[in-house]
Amino acid sequence: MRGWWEFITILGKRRPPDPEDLGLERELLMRMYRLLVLTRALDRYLLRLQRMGKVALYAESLGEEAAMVGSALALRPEDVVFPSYRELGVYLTRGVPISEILDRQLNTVDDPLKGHEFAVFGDSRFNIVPAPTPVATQIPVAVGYALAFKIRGERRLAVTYFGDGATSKGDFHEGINFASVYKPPIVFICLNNQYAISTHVSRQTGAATIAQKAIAYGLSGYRVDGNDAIAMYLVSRSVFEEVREGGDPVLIEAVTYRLGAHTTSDDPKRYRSEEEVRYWMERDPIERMRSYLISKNVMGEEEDKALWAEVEALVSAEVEKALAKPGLDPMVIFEDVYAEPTPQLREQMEEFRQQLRMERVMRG
Ligand SMILES: Cc1ncc(C[n+]2csc(CCOP(=O)(O)OP(=O)(O)O)c2C)c(N)n1
Repeated sequence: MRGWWEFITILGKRRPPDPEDLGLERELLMRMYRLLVLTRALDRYLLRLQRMGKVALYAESLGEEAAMVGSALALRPEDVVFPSYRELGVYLTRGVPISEILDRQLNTVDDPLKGHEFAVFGDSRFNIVPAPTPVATQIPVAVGYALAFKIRGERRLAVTYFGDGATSKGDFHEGINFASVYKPPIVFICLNNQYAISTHVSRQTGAATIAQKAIAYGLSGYRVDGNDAIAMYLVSRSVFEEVREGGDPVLIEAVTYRLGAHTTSDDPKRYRSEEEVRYWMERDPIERMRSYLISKNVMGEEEDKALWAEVEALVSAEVEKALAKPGLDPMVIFEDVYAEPTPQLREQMEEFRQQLRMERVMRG
């Protein structure tokens, strides 16, 4: 199956098939739907916390939840994820507790990254590597990691997530080219949300699709309806299985849309029309899955309302708990950098300690 690409949708079909015909059990569909709702609820809170001045900067997931949750649900715990800065839905699907994400975002005393890095999250317990700030640099690193799995004979995958803008970077091409030669167990997932800040994807590449770029590297690409959680899950599950069994690396392009701003420092009204945003709001991935589940009698209206209420209560309780925690001690910035601090670092630590003492005195 090398050297081709294909577009796949399930919920986008005029008559989407029944869950039984897709071989999907109710329990899995409800888990998928709850994760979509959870991602949206926590995403909203994080945006509000940023507006309250509690979070420094936040990159919303709004509109892209299906591409994140659908793909991550097909991963195994031992697989390693190399995300970009936007994949909240991936973290939640991998089972990262809401409290840890909040600790990270609010830099509480329990922040797993101790204030280091710009990354939204990262923790070896969940096999999630912290996302780098420079766009696309996670891609070649993920390829190297996957190569180690191959050399050691481990049946694990490396999966890297990145945006459409990242595909213009050398890191993407170097990474996928290297993967096409050494064939490590890696899957490239491009969340094509159609914008790299204000740059539309049409200015990112002259190619009709991102998926077709796989062909030039002798690999297969899938162009998936990224607002269709079920399509994302089914494609990812089959691709992951194949790659885990020694198949060639694969590129998955999830066609989706960033309904919110690039980050909290961006104003998208300056570069795109309200009509365009409205068009995509009507294709909201959560609403699509909700109406599918209701039309197929997998879930009732009341059950849906109860689920939203339960998730909202859960997230708001976690936010309250996290806000009540003390903040990080600024001195932890020196931890986990060197095994033994250098003499210069010791000097800086002393200076910083004195400065903090002085600030405390001045504050009374
Ligand atoms: C090497 C590099 N250049 C520029 C930036 C500034 N920057 C941050 S995010 C971004 C856009 C990335 O867009 P895309 O890859 O499509 O991902 P998205 O944010 O849409 O999810 C840019 C240009 C950066 N972080 N790194």
